[in-house]
Amino acid sequence: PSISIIRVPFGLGAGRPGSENGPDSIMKFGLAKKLAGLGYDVQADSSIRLPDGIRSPAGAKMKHVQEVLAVSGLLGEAVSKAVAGGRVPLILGGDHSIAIGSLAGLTRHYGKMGVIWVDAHSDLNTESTSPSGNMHGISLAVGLGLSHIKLKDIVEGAASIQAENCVIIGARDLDRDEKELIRSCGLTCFTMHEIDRVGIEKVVREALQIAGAGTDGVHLSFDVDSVDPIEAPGTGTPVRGGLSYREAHLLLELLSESGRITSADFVEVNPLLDRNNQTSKLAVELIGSLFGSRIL
Ligand code: DIR
Ligand code: MN
Ligand code: MN
Ligand code: MN
Repeated sequence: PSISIIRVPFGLGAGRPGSENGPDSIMKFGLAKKLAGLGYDVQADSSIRLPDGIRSPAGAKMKHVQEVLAVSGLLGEAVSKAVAGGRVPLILGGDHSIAIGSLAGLTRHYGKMGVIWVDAHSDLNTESTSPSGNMHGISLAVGLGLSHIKLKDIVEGAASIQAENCVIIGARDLDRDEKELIRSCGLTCFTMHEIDRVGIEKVVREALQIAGAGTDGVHLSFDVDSVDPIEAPGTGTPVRGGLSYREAHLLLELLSESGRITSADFVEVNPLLDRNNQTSKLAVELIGSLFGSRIL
């Protein structure tokens, strides 16, 4: 099996700088070697750069829209190329706005794709509801076709994902309009409340049913702020009460065991905010669990 690691050193979709340094930091702590040690053929030379001269007009409600669109287009094509070549795309952010590019590239190939979105947030704002103007807060809404930005305008042949095959896991900080949308749009949201009540194993099993039933691929979009800030302090919008160290690993081990995950994003590692590179190192470990690393 082969993996294409695609670095996306882009952080303008977040409210504070630093996540653009995430990919190099994760690589520095041994990701390629770890995956090679698990038996994969790893291609790790791809990096998506924001082209020169792209600047959004100042004063717009949503910040850096043009930059996000430019990076999304390039990332989408890189992801598409990996899938066409039979490789699993592993996209390293960067802030979570980059998932727009991942989803655009993937839906060119997967006509009915499930999505598992692991995040403290739901990223379901739109241009009209966003309280922050930060693009990383609208990426799942874009994927679902709820924004003015459509995946088909980013990559030719892309299409929106379907809410009934979409699952959020780990949510605990939702804006008012996001809550309304979660109740009405048909996706499934397992908040920290459900994880506390029934346990992460049952939640992941149900998530795989929803994202995996009748779909031809399942994309995992993992925002590291899903993990409790005690374990993952290096992220731009930390929220208390998140996944424990073992819950995060178990989630990824179970996804790995299912054999259903066909692509993944790991985003929002911010080395500038980290303590002793704890969060970058955790990301390497968690990605290892997704690709088959086990305790025994
Ligand atoms: C908030 C925070 N809902 C927003 N979102 C974050 O800006 O729209 N997403 N931090 O990762
Ligand atoms: Mn997110
Ligand atoms: Mn988040
Ligand atoms: Mn985010």
